[in-house]
Amino acid sequence: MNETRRNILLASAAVGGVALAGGAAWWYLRTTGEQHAPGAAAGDAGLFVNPLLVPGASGPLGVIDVKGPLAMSARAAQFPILKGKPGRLLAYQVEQGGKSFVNPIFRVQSGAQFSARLENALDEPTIVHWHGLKVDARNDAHPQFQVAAGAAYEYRFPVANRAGTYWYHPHPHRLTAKQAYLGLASFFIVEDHEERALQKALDLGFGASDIPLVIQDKNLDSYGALSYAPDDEQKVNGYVGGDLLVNLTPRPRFEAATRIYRFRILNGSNARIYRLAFAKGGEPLECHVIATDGGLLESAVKVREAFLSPGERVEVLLDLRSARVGDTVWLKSLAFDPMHLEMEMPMEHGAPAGHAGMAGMGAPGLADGAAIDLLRIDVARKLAYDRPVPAVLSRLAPAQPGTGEVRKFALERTEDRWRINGRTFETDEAPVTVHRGAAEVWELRNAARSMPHPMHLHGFNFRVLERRGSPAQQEPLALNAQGLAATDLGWKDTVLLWPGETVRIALDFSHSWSGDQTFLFHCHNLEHEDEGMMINFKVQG
Ligand SMILES: [Cu+2]
Repeated sequence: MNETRRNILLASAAVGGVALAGGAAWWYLRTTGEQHAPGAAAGDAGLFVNPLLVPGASGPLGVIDVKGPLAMSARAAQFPILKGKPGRLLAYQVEQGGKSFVNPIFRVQSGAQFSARLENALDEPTIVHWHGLKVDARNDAHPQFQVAAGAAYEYRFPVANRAGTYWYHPHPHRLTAKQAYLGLASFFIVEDHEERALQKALDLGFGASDIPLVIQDKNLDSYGALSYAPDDEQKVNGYVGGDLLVNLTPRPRFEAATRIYRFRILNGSNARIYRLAFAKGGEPLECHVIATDGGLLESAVKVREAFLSPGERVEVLLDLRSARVGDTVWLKSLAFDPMHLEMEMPMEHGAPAGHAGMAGMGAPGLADGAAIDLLRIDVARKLAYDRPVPAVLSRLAPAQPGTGEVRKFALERTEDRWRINGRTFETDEAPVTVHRGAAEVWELRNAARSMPHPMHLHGFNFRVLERRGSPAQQEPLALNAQGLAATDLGWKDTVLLWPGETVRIALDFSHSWSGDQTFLFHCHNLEHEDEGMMINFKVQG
């Protein structure tokens, strides 16, 4: 049992105050030291004293090795994010084998059957999206399958994906941003033979040296509860928070040994993009990207920084073999231009053109694009460890350019709405029809007067073929003539488009389900999604 785990005490609903509806579990995350302003602006090093919450055998982010049907609920829970404050969030809960789990991490073997019964104990509709997983429409959280408050839904699908760091979160139309923000999200880890080989080669232990990190920017109210209160402008452009949480831990600290660590980083934020980098003594450190949204790359790719937009995952190896006990390494988000170029649009409906974008974008010092310290890693012990990174991680076929016509998608804002090809979401309309088994190329073009859009495809993974027109902060990250960065490699389900960029992706619409299937293609800035930056596409045949 590690230190963090010991510090979490699961108490019964009888402990400490008013019980929440539905018999919600009460959680006490005891943190050490003082907690002052909840912001995490760069330079507050001394405040990073809270043990990082890491996955254990139960509790928040506890790991469930899925072997049979699961019963899960979505409900309100008390969870003290800040010391001495009751806190409150929404969470997925599972009671299994005498243990309680909050936002459990599901770990599943590729090819296994997954089945779960979701009980909706919220006071509004919800539905789970298995983000990145290749499932049929019935299992994929289309709004037509929304689960009413008090109702239940049965998920059942074979896990067809290769190994990777997938995740799950709510997807009810116009409520996704709020419910995901208020806490409903966790990891869905798929394993296969390539993954097991890597674990063995590097002697990785999940929760010990193989650590999932979900990064989220929240706003906490005076009771330490998550507060979702976007104003009119934030409802349109995106809600960013001033309280940075990693695995629901504010200003987290992690004790490391002199070995190689794997971090599986998920941007679980509604709207904030991170420019991730490790640094020691103010100097950037190299790390290796080994996987993206849909699993391992062919081989490790050396980087010093990587952009990660909402919904995306990147897995990195951090080599601390030559570090000294007493060293401190930081996971940061470096300052960058958030490119809220929609501000340059002409005035509409009398709103001041300069208002959009920056007003209310996080607490002071934590505006979108601000420098942020995310995680303090203290090298605390020496370890005899000499495992080289395998030269080949996965046998990954090269991306296949499609043969058919290129399908084009324009991302832009007209009449005060973010749109895809001029459209906003209509549940019953499918503006795109593709044929089962078709290999297609989609060209996504973000307008110059726009803001960043992380575009997410349901039901299928894709490969990024090229990235053109990249801004000055993205272009130097290109690894090849196609303009691709490390986070564009491998199998993807979400790809970031900066204003002015054009990205081509290759898709293969082969599947084994019966009948027509309708899926979603949308922006994963969750406020953009809820406001309609989403379309249906139908796979016919
Ligand atoms: Cu968007």
